[in-house]
Amino acid sequence: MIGSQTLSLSERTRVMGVLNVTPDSFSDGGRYVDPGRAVAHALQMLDEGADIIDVGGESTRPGAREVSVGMEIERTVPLIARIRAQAPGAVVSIDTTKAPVARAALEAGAQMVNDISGLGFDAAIADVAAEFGASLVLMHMQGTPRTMQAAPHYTDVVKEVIAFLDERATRAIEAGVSADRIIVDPGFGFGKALEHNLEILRRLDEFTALGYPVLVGTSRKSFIGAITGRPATERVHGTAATVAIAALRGASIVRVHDVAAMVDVVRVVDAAAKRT
Ligand code: HH2
Repeated sequence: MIGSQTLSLSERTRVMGVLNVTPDSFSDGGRYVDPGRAVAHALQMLDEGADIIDVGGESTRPGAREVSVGMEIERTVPLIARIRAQAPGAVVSIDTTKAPVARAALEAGAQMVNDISGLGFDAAIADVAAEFGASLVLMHMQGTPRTMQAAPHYTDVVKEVIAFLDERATRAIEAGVSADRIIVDPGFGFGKALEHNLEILRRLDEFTALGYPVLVGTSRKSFIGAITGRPATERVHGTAATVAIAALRGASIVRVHDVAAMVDVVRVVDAAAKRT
C-alpha cells in the first residue's frame, strides 16, 4: 500500500519513474537540474503511465560525491511541492539516505521514502517514515557508493541479501513502520558483479517469498551494458528484458528512466501472466 490513497501493489506491476535532480547521475545527470524542466519531466512521466515519481538529489553511482543535507533539501523539496501542486493525485517518493531530507520531503507532500542504504546510513529514516505513515523502500547494498563495485563478494548472494532485507524490515517495524508499508529491493548494481545481478534476477521469486512487495531497479545499469556493449542511454531494450523478467517473477514495482516503454512492457507481461 502506498500513500493515503491505496495504490495496491498486488493488482498489477507498478512503474516508478526516476527523476534525478543531480548534476552527476550516471545516465541522466544534469538533465533536470532546471526546476521547470524537472517538473515538466515529472508530469510527462505521469502522463506516460508512471504510478510513482522517485525524486533524488544525490547520485549513488559508483564513486559519486556525497551531498549535504541542505543541498539535497534545496534540490528536492521545492520540486516535490510543485509536483504535488500540479498533479495532486501523484505519488511521490524521495530517494534519500538521510532522515532530515526524508522529513522535509514528506512535509512537502511525498508519501514514500526510498532508502538505498536500507537504514544503514541513518536509522532514523524508519522513525520518520513511521511518524508520517509513509511507505518505506529498504534496499540492499554491499559497501558504500564510493567503494561498492571494487570487489563485491558473496557466498550465496540471494540468501545473504534476503537475510539483510528481512532483518532491516524487522527493524523498521520495530520503529513503528506498518508492515504493509514496507517494500524491499535487492539493489541491482549496488556492490554486485554481473553474475550476482543475474543470479538475483533468476531467483527473484525467493525475494517475493519474503512477503513484502519487491522493487526492482535495473534501468540502464552497467550490468546491462556489460552484456550488450551499449552506453547508458542506449540500454532501453536491455532494460526491457530485465523489466519483463522482473514483472514475470513477481516484482511489484519497477524503477525506470524510460517510462513509456516500460509501461508497455509491464502491461503485456501482466496481461500474459493474468495479473490484470
Ligand atoms: N538505483 C539507483 C538509485 N536509486 N533506488 C532503489 N530503490 N533501487 C535502485 O536500484 C536504485 C535506487 C541508481 O540509479 P539512478 O538513480 O539512475 O542513478 P544515480 O544514482 O547515479 O542518480
